[in-house]
Order: sequence, then C-alpha cells, then structure tokens
Amino acid sequence: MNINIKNKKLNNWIKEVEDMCRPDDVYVCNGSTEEYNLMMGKLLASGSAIPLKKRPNSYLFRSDPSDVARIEDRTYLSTISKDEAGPTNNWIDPVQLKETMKRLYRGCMRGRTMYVIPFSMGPIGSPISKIGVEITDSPYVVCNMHIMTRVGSRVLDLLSNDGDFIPCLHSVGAPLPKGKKDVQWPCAPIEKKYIRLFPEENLIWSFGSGYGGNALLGKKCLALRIASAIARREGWMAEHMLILRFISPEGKQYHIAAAFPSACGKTNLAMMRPSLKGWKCECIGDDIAWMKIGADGRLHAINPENGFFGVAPGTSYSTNPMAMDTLKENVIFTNCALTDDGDVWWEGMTEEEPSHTIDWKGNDWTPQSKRGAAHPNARFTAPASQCPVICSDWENPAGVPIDIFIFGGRRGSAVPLVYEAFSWDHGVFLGATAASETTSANIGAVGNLRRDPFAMKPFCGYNMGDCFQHWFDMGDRLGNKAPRIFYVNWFRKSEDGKFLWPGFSDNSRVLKWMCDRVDGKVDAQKSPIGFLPKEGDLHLEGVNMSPEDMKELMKVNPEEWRAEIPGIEQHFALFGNRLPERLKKQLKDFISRLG
Ligand code: SAT
Ligand code: MN
Repeated sequence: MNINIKNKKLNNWIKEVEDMCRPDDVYVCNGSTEEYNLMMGKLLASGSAIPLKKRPNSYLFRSDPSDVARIEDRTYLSTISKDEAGPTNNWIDPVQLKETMKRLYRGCMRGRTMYVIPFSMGPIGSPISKIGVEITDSPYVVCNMHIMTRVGSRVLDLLSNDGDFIPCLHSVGAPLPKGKKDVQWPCAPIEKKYIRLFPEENLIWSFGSGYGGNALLGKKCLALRIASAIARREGWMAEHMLILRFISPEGKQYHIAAAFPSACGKTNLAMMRPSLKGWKCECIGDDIAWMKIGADGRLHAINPENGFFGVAPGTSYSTNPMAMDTLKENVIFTNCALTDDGDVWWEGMTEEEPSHTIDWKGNDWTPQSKRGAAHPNARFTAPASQCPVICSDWENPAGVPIDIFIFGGRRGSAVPLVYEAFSWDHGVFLGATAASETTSANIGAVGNLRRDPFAMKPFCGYNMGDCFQHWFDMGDRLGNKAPRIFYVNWFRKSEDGKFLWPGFSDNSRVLKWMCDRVDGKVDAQKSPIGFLPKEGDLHLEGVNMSPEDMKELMKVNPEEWRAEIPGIEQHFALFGNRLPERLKKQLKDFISRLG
C-alpha cells in the first residue's frame, strides 16, 4: 500500500476486502492530476481509452454491450425486514445476500490492482458533506470519480483516526488470469451483476458492472439511496433534482429544484440559456440535491456532486450550448461514436451527420446504417467547474434557498405543459403520482409508462410509503416558507406524433410564469388537476407555434385524467398501511374535482 492510513475502520475494511478479493496490489488514491494521468495512462496502454485529437485531455471508452446502463432489476435494498424496503425496491435477506456476494467477491480482483478512493460528496470539510471510500478494481472508475466527486488525501486527513465514512465496495467482477491480456471493458455476465445497498449499515456493495451509477458509487448509491435513508432519519431531503438559479432582468434571483427521471432533460434545464430577453440561468447541479431547513426556516439546497454524468445523444449547440462548451476538454466519453478526424459524435449533435464514424461497438458506421452510431445512453463525464454558466454559489456550503419545486417526466399525452399544485399536500400528491415513459438510462424496455414518485423510484433507500410521509412532515415544518410546487411536461405530442412544445431555451417561459406566481403577479385558472396559466400569462412572443397547437398543449381533458385513476389507485394500493391518510384524501379530492 502506497499511503499510510491512520483511520482504524478504514484500515480494517481495506484488509478485509483485500483478504476476500485478493488483488495483486493496493493503491490509495490522492486525487492529484498526476494520479489521473497515471490511471489514464494505464487505460491507454490497455487499449480501453481512445484519445480524442479534437479535445485536449479527453478520451472515449466503449463498454461491453451488456453493460450500458443502470441495472434496476439487479439492484437490491438489504434492510432487515422486507417491509422497510417497501414495494418499489427489490429486497433480499441481508444475511443470505452477504453470503452470495462474498462468494462472488472471493478472488475477484486477482490480476488487478485494488484502488482505494477516499471522496467527499459536497465540499470537503463542509458540515453537510458526507465522506465515502470506494474500493474498486477499475482505473476507469477512479478517473470518473476524480471528476464526479472530490477525491483526495484531504479526505483521509479529515477522517483522521476514528472519523466515519460510508464504505462503497465495487468490483468489475472479472479476475485477470496471469499472462492474459485484459479486454477493453472488463465486467461480469448479467446474471452475476448485483448492486446491493445496506441502508441500515450505511454500506454499498456493487459487483460485475463498470457503468455509470452501477460503478460510480458516490452518485446514485451514496448520494441518493443511502443519503435518502439518512435524510429521513435526520429530517432533511436527498432528492433526484437539478438545482438552478433563475435571474430576472431586474436581478431578482429564484432558486428552482426539479425532479425528472433519468434521461428526461435535467441537464438541459439546469444549464439552459433563456430565450426570454433579459433573463439568465445559472447551474448549481444537474442531478442531485441535498436540502436542509436553514436558520431562516427555508429549505436550502446543495449539489453534492463535482461533475456531470450527462446523456450525450441529443446534446447540441442548439439544445444545450452550455453543455457543449463544458465538453471542450478534460472529458471522459462513454459509448459515443468516433469520427474520422478524432472527435466524438452522437445522434443529434450536429445538423448534418458525419459520412462515416466508428460506432459505440467499434464497427464502421455510415448514415445508411440501420443502427445508432452512439448508444442512446452514451454519456459524458465532465467537471462542473467547466460549465460556463456554473453559479458562483455552486459550492457554497450554506446552499441556496429553494423557491420552486418542479416534478415532471415524459408524457406523450394527457399532461399539459405546466400546472401548479393547489397546496403543499396537493404538490406531494403530484410528486407521489408522477409518471414517465421509461428511457434507456435503465436496462429494460423503453417507452413504457411507469409511476416514478418524485423521480426516486430507482433511488429511494427506504419504503416509498414513508417517503410520502416524509414529504408531508417536511412541509409541516416549512409552513409558509415551503417552496411552491409545479408539474411540467415538455414532451406532449400532437395526434401526428410530433412534439408540441419546442422546449429547451423556451422552457424559460414556463419558469418565468412560476416566478410570477411566486411573486403573486399573476392569477391562475383553476382546473381539476391544478392551477393553469391564464391566457396571455405565458410569454410566447417569438415562439414558433400555432394557437391550435398551444391549445392542444395546455388541454386538460377530464376523460383522459379519469382514465389515470385506476393506475393511481393501483399504485397507492402497493403501500398498504404505509400510505399516508393525507394522500388518500388528495386522491379523493382529485376524483371529485374530475366529477
Ligand atoms: O448511470 S446513472 O445512474 O448515474 C445515470 C442516471 O440514470 O441518471
Ligand atoms: Mn439521474
């Protein structure tokens, strides 16, 4: 081992994992640039990393075709009782599960180096931050963790002799026999891939996958699954939300946190460039918000991450110019296509397709090919500090006070562009019943409608029924200082299947209406689902849309909404006696409003 560690718990854990996984050697990460370069050097030498001529210090990786997204089916919550995990999580008895996984971990790092990554979610040393240590056998994970979290020896100093941390164990599950050349993307077959969370012990075990949230354990596993369970116990919130600062022409700041499922445009909204004249948007985070009630009684949010792990396809200078500018250098790309002049490319990146690329599987691709050049869940890993519109307060440990919560998802029909909850309780009902068409961010079918409460279905580290109650409890504590709650749908389609709303920079028009509502500047129109903008209150000058399409986009059809009721009832029935009475009342009121 290259560094002498003082922390007893960490030393014991390293020893225990080493005995179980049998790596050839152990390396403790210090977070330096030299270290990043050393790791990347290894990845270049093994042929895993492809340097990009067009982007300084940037590399392309191609994953194994079996390992391209999160694996919700193989993600388990291991609480002592099944009831604590609740109906939206997979559950396995923690004792039995430890045995199964220990068997898999036994000798799994043979032929590899075991990396110990001390990291902080949130600024190092801040009272709201949490320390984790990831053990992994993947140098690709080390490089990604350098970007996505704050890695370094300073974290070890903070831990000193007896500080506590969240152990995150990861292995790609592919021991390397002596003398055998490594494959480009080592991983285990799907039936051996497991992600297991022990929220009662603050422990994370991941085996067999090297991709995204399966392997970068600070993100979904620590900052959402484990943190949401801690947050509930301690009375704060860990949510799957972007955070942005929206600034009016007069310089008034509004802070907005928005929860959409993976691959529904959080990164695009977080760094949007408003089409509304005079308005500005600054990015604080694009995926995760930790929020606590401050001394002023308001809810303050921080972004615990240090980088963006964003969906590449669809990102372009017209949809998200600030993301494009973030990606100029120091970026890791995974499963994008490679152009002939040494750049990355993905569907939607340029108006014109390149005449030839190497696709994400390493094969020749031309516009005539019947398959995508990039994988639909291809990603970029980029430092947040490189975003041209990163907010000056993005690392402020005090966080920013949230004025507005937004829920939403992908809905081709029924759900209008925007509406506002009547009250906090009604807002919790909107979050609890949020539904979205599934995306390629998870392995499985794409385009199926599913209930994804608070966009947390895959990430809630305890019983979702208790999560509903936690939202009510937070609202009670916040009282009239609670953020106002809205619901949006950028994805409604016309009868001929085209998106009705241009989205992206024009979403600023929707945000402005929300700010006007918060300021009491505009009235709204009551509908059975919530408050709708009154005609003329959504500023639409310059939007290229016919009045008929606008009407279609805002339409609330009671019949379509009545058709939602059985689905909501079924969804609520899952939670049995954990379903708060206040949600039952909301459903009853909703049904009676629909008439
Ligand atoms: O792979 S991740 O889980 O980190 C990305 C996502 O689904 O949001
Ligand atoms: Mn996400």
